Amino acid sequence: MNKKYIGLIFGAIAGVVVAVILVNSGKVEGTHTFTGLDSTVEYTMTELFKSPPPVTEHGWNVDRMVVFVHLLMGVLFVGWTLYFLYCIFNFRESNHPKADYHGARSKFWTTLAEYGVISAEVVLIVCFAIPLWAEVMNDTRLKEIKEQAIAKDDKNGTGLEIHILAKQFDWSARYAGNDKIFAQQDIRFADKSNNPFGLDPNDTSIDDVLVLAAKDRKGAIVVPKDTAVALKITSMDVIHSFKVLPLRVCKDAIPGLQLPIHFEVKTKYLEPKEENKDGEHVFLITCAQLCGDGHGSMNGYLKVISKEKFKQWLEAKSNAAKQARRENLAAAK
Ligand SMILES: [Cu+2]
Repeated sequence: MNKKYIGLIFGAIAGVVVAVILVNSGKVEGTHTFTGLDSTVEYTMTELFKSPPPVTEHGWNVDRMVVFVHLLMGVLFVGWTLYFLYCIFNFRESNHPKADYHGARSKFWTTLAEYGVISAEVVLIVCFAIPLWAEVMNDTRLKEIKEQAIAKDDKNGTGLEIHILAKQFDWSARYAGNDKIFAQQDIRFADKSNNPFGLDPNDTSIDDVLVLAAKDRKGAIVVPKDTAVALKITSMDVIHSFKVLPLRVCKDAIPGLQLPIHFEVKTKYLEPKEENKDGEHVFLITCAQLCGDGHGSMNGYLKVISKEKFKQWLEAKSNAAKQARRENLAAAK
């Protein structure tokens, strides 16, 4: 292999290693929140791509990445098209009746273009892609959110954990309830329509809040504003994918695996004019993996409400769930 290419490959590997080290040291934290071209990013995403504006911080970084990659691809597309047309015109038969085996004499422009593209790609990977990936896949942050969710002190209310369960063809969710503990699940109790989470029907101490089949707005999965939410996503049958476009959240739901993802809906990004009469924002959950003949209608709703309202909602739902368990058990006896 040409020495130049060996050098380039080593250079690229070294670049990625340095980027990973820098990201982990927190030194490039600032680059992925580069806001210089935000008006272009916003215009491209909302006007050209018809995507709803993101309501999370990481969503903005996803959009920046998407738009910058498209800009680079646009430049390459125009450049290559012009070069293609130039070649067709310049190397037409009447102009060059005999083939030239030497090719280009000057390498200046081709080398400049080559290194220009490589530099732009390195900047995209090192300054945007890797920090974004590190942020989304951050295990330490996930652990922190889960700890905040069960904390008894003033950190209480800054984190929340929700378990998401996908099945053909709807979405369900489970919250820990007032005791802040997720009840034990057991496959023996699991039943697709009545007890998808497999909770012990004889245990009256369980106060987990269940949202089964969030297909209508009233029965939506609820999350509070300005609160870090950690999701644990799984599936009961085939592979699905939990996607909420305005949150820029998309994660596969795979049977046998519990995949984590986290997000935080920020009030500053929520459009006041899209609020419903109760001051809530409702987003559509869709399935992003072809999962069967009902895939197209595998929708659900995710409702974003204020922290105070959420606290009340969860408390009331948790009490009601405990009460209903007692009544069901008494009726069964
Ligand atoms: Cu699906």
